[in-house]
Amino acid sequence: MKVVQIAGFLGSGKTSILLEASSKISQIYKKRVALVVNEIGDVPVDAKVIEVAGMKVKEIAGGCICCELGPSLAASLVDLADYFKPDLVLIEPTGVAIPDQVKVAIAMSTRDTDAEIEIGPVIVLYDAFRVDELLENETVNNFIMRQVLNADVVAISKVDLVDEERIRYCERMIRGINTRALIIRLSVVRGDGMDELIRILLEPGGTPIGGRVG
Ligand SMILES: Nc1nc2c(ncn2[C@@H]2O[C@H](COP(=O)(O)OP(=O)(O)OP(=O)(O)O)[C@@H](O)[C@H]2O)c(=O)[nH]1
Ligand SMILES: [Mg+2]
Repeated sequence: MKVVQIAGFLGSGKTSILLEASSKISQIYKKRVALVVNEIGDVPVDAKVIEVAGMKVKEIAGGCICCELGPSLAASLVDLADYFKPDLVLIEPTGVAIPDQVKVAIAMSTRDTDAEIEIGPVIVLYDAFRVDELLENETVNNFIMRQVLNADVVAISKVDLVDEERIRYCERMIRGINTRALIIRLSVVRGDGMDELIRILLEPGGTPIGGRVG
């Protein structure tokens, strides 16, 4: 079971991207995907909420499931591994989570299950549409900086809403913080970057080698 977190500040597009990616991965690559979100109510899918091993779970497209994070991420991952046996788990941490701390929590789960758990790259969404507004606030700016610093892949999100100049500006900001992360461009609305993201999610093992920009 491979576990990947898709972090990013509040409203950066995490849930939208998780749903899009999981439905493609299950349909095209026939993999079992489980999403772990904070609030199952945020997932705009008309499905009944059931309870499995104390977790709130919804069945979503293509045999994928979505579950609400319980009090412990590690415990939720162990339950998923034991009950659902997904190939891939995509985690949406809260918008103010620090990816390195989430990584520690994922690592803890490996102690309590016989399932093999592999930790994938840290993907951080960077909201191209709201970047100026977000960076203006010092606290928010600090969170975003820490997230970008911890990222293996920074995905500039909502590129359909901005022009090329704005995207380049985001790329420079990201490179100023993290010189090694792979930077990609994403739009759920238009589909930009989705194939690349899926390739990264399915890549076996470690961290993709980055450095396409700058
Ligand atoms: N135009 C456009 N809108 C997007 C895109 N991705 C997400 N959105 C919109 O951005 C808003 C926030 O998206 P979510 O997917 O809920 O973002 P989130 O990061 O999960 O938000 P929180 O869980 O509240 O932190 C929604 O209104 C989405 O429809 C995109 O690529 N393009
Ligand atoms: Mg969300």
